[in-house]
Amino acid sequence: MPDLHEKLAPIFDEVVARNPGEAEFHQAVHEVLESIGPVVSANPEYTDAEVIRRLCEPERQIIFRVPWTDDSGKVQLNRGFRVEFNSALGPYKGGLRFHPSVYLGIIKFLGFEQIFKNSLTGMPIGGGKGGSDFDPKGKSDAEVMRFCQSFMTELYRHLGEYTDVPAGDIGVGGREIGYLFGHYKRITNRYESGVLTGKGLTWGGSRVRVEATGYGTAFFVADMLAQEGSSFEGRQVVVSGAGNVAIYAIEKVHQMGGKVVACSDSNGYVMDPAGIDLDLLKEIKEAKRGRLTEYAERIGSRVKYVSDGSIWDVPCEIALPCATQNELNAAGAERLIANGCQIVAEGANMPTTPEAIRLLQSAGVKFAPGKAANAGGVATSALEMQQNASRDSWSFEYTEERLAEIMRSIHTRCLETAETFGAPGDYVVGANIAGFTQVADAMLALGII
Ligand code: NDP
Ligand code: 2IT
Repeated sequence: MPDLHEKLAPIFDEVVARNPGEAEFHQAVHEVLESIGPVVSANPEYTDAEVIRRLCEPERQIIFRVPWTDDSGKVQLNRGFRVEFNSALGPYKGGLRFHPSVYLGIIKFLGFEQIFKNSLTGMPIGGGKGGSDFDPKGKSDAEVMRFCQSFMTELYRHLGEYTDVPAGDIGVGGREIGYLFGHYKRITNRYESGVLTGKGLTWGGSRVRVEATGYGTAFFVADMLAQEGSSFEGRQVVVSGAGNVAIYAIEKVHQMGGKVVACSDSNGYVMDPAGIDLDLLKEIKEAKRGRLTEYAERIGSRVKYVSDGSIWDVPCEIALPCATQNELNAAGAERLIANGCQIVAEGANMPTTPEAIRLLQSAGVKFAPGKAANAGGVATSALEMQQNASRDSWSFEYTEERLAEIMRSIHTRCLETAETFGAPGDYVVGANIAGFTQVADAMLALGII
């Protein structure tokens, strides 16, 4: 790992000592601290007021028991989390993840990333994240509903449209947000639409929220390509994952003239030289919550299904990791470079390992970090909150244009900030410094809290 600025190294050591065993959290903190050295040198007030040490300590962390009863009548137990990381810019905002791998370190890494991502959107939202080690796979709708109701029975007291506003993430989509919102409404006797985002269109949701993260990532890449006078037209693209972010990244890439030839789930990847058939993918993954093996079975011999390989072996000019953290490692990066990949943009949160990022950047591959490239989801959540506050409902076209504008502005801010701090074209430095500065200035203004 590269050395940190002399004032930041002891802060990082303290984070590791105070948060033992939370490797993903350490990784996320290190990446930000690596970038902000020049800002700290130029602005001693940040360290004088201990802004960075305070930023690395969540304002509040809630851990709770979530008991529920399965369809056979057996009592099941999970653990729930909500880390309310930073509210300098607005109410805590960030998704809920339901996945068996969830523990405090995952929620803290996600909450930490969310602070800077939300800052970059320019919307008035702080950073937070939550979730549970509950595994929705193989559960009936009734089981998912009972789990969500039990989860909300504890969490509701910490939420509110001005306090903390969750949304979806891995394993949490429209179905779960519905059960969570229904139970919040019942417990509080308030139709408080702005307390959750990602709602359905008939009960306070925003158009384009379902599509927003994937579309936003594709818009961001289109802006990167436009920098060199190019576009998606005729480009071969690989997208990992086959969930919400991946599906809508594929949709927008196809609309913009690119061809996505591979996608994956946690069991394997499919390679379809004709381009991924999106209607079929949506039917299998969205409607039936099925597996990608069915995609290969339904299309037949044209498609290759690989269960024991890496999707990064598939040649492409543009790679969009859209599944989960640390899914693109050094070996994957080397394969992408060898195959002539030119752009990697993160639809997922922290999918690329630090070593892989360094390899890609040194080989001249343009790299867009998640806190910039996947910010379209949370930005559209903020647009949903705006519509809820004004009891309004915008058209698809208007909302999509707002999303595209926000992604353009994030892209410009990243490039301008990187240039100012002597790292032209480095989106990681640009995103971290631009995101950090706005939060740090607000924290200075708000006093020692
Ligand atoms: P979904 O649950 O809809 O889809 C997740 C996809 O990733 C699935 O294909 C899943 O495969 C795969 N996956 C999940 N965990 C693993 C794992 N441990 N190993 C291998 N594959 C895995 O989630 P989203 O699409 O919403 O989220 C994907 C990424 O995007 C996450 O990093 C999330 O934090 C990030 N993100 C999401 C936003 C949103 O608005 N939803 C906004 C910004 C970022 P399988 O079905 O087999 O589990
Ligand atoms: O990682 C993310 O930005 C999300 N999962 C979306 C958060 C949100 O509040 O919409």
